[in-house]
Amino acid sequence: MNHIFNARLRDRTGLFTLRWLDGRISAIEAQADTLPPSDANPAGFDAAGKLVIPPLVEPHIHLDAALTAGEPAWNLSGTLFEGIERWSERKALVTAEDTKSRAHRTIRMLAAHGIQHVRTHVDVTEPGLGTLQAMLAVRDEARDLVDLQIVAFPQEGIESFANGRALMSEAVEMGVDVVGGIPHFENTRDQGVSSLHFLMDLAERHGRLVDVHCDETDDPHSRFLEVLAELTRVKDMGTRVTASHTTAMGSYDNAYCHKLFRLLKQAGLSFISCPTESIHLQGRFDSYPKRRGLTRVPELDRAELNVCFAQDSIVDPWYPLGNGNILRVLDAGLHICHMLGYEDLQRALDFVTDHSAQAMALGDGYGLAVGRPANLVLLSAESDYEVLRTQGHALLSVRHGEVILRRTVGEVTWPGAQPPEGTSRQG
Ligand code: 17E
Ligand code: FE2
Repeated sequence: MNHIFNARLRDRTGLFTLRWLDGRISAIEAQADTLPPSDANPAGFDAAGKLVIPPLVEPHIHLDAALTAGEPAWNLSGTLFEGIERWSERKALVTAEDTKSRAHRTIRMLAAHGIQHVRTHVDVTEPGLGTLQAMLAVRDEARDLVDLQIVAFPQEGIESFANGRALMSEAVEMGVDVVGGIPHFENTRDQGVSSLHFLMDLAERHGRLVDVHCDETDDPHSRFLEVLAELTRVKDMGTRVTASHTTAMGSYDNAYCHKLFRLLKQAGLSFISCPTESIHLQGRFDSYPKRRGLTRVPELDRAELNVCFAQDSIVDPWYPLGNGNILRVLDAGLHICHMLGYEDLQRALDFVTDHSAQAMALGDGYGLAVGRPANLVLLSAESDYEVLRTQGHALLSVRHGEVILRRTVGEVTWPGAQPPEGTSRQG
């Protein structure tokens, strides 16, 4: 296969043929008419008027912990902190084979939903860094399905974990793409602040990206985002820095947030919200009314800051569900964030495609344009709105010009009756 025809594109009207050659997009041609399905050309795939987009993106997941829920014990309180405790018990039992097998199975779940770009956090609060070593191997082994960015993630702290700084530095030497952090989990506020100085210097010195688990709590006094943003501004690293979660922002008062947004704009960093995970883990110390425990997604977006959605977990100590489908997370996120207004529905996919690609600094490696990698996904409906409404799927995934996935969606039949108008097909 070397082209797809009768394709609809998100930013243009009409139908298009997209061609590729040697793994790169070679042409995007507007069609005068709908081409017949046969197209007299077996090298083409009929998109049948459905949406063709660049691959879906998973910008925040923990592949090293995936598929471990309940081992050895379930997180019964549903809090972030019990999750960290349960993971610490499971972590003591991991082997390289265990890590690699779970990571590969999870990557396949992501790829099965049209995801081709993944950023995974890997816990480096582990003497010996065996898990990181295994995940660096997975980054190579999974190349046919996904581009994988690896974050050195200090789950149990940089300043408050034995040799935390040395482990972070060693992880960078071993070849991680991104430097992480967890300031709200450090023992003291001072440690949280110094951990941010340390990790930003480390990333700057070694030319790495930054993605910090930042203020993942309902505590309105957790204000590490202002520190991360200020360091980002001073170092002029806005295009390379992401703040994940920032759920405390959902509990900040408006006066503080107003001031904070000025700094966020100056810093220009990106934001990742994990709505299914946060609605589950946060609000746990409330009775009623109960907070949603998410960051201010629509406000960040309206302020023209880059914000996107991510899954965070699949069947791990923090979240028992998940199947790799980022469109499910988009659906939940738009509901939870009060983003079902008409304008948001028209561009819903931004939050799981272009915005996520920007957070991951994918640059020219992403997007439907001549000369870029021939990575594209055919969805089961013709617009963002309809993809969302019908809980659509990735029907075809092309990577470097090769088809890596085809999906056939179940069809509804009405034996013995004429189907009511408009109900014969479900996207
Ligand atoms: N670790 C953490 O600190 N926060 C999370 N949401 C997950 C792992 C999944
Ligand atoms: Fe996370």
